[in-house]
Amino acid sequence: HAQQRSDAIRLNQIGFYPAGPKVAVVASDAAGTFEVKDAKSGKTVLKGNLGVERTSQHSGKHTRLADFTALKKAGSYIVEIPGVGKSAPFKIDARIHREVAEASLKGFYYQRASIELPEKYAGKWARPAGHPDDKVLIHASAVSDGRVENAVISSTRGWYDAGDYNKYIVNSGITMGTLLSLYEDYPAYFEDFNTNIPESNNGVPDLLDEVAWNLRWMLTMQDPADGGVYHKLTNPRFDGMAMPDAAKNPRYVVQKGTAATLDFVAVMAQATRVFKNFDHKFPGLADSCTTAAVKGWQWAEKHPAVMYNQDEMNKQFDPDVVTGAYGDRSVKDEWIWAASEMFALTGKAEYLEKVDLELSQAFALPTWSQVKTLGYYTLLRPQQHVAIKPEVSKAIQKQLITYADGLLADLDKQPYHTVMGKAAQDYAWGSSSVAANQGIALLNAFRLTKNQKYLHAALGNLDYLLGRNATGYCFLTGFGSKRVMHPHHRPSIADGIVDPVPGLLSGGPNPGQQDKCAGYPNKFADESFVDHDCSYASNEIAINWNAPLVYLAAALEASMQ
Ligand code: 9MR
Repeated sequence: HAQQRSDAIRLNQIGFYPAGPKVAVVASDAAGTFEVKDAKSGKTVLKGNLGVERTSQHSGKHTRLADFTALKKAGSYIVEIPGVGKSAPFKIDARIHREVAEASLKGFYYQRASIELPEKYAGKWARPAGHPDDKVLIHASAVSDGRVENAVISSTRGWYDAGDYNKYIVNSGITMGTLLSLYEDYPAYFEDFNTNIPESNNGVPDLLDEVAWNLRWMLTMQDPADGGVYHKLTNPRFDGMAMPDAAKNPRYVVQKGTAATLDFVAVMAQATRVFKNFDHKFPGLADSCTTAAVKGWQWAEKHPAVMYNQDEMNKQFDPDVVTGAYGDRSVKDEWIWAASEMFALTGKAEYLEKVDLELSQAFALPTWSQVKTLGYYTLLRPQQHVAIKPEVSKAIQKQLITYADGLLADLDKQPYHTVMGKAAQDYAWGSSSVAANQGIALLNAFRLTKNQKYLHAALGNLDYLLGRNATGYCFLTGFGSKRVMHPHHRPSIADGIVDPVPGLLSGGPNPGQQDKCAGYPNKFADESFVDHDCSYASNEIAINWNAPLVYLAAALEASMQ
């Protein structure tokens, strides 16, 4: 008898590598056997027993594993479990995540401000240019050195941060650092990587063409008078659910701050290293980045801890600004990141000597407010050709490997056989980026040790993002058999097209439920997700979540061959 499609069978809805691990999870109390069948002929190609029962610490619900790693032949398959049903078809293919990697980079193209997206590149999501940002006001909080309130600057280009249309330096920082690191770690992979953007086939990898769009915007955010960097470019309140070209409220650059300036310095230093090899295509860009980095560093030395506190700013200056704050409590980590990148750029030890590298502390997974590990990754990067002291290298490696081993401990007890979700705090706002950043940490551990257990655990987190999770969703728009259709993303809401803009990573489960949106299934951390556009706390998209997905998918493609 024909089996019904069952939502209880959770797996990477795209598929698997021939030589890689292959796991489906059945989220029910089912026990017994499973079969893998050829999707076309229906012929059984593998039979197995479900694994031992596992329990979600978050919901108490039970799962079992169907491990079909032994199946290595390329093809299209389904998993069937008697009494439960069958999965949607998936593939086994040597380049199974190629499209995921390309689409998630293309997601940045769709986030471009100040430019039309013609049909040739954007397909049915074509749209007119929005936010020229050629006349941006200087907010009263940002006036200095002869500049006057409400004078205008030009600050075009860049990516919209998320579901909203503002451009935030702090969040651009980690995003750019992640994408530039991807290039520095796997340059060869990007030689034939085509995302069909206007700059494709210009002799520069598409990854770097895309990065350059935001880099040139970031350069405009530095006050030329003193080198400080504006925290963000924003309208005072969030735009309505309109298309970019219909959102015409005045925009401001606001207060300069140390976090923004140091993130900017780090990005400019790393961009110099990367773009100096493409000077023929981007004349002068690398030099401009160096100059900007040095000026920014000098500003930060004079202003070592100017914090962006939006509430305090609003008490002193008008108009009030109530958009994403990206305020931070400590800039120690921004100092470490900026110092590491300046050291890698110049080879001058004095940069590192100025900061406390926090070498004896525990590893900290990167987030927009905790960026020191981006600096560590750079210090460990072998091809940077700048020697660091062996004891520094050893300490960083120890942090990383201790963290990676901690993630891997008890993997066999985890309900979805992923390191993601082992700790309750993994399910924070933007939990999908936690999964992706854990994957990057594991890939760094793999590169250092060559131990495949780290590589396979990183792949497990990609499996998580693409469907092997407690919600059953594939979190990348445009992909999967159970798709995210209603992200909190203004163009996807306002364009009148059924399918959301593709290649965008949904934030993922977040038991905080700060949006108070109706429709969350429950409060269990691993299930606290709702595919509704009101859910900015679980179903928004953001550049700092997409970037680690691009990294994870592309790095796995490069490593699993
Ligand atoms: O990603 C940010 C998350 O870490 C914070 O907890 C949250 C609340 O401050 O804000 C998130 O960032 C949002 C930003 O402030 C505005 N643009 C949308 C971002 C994603 O929701």
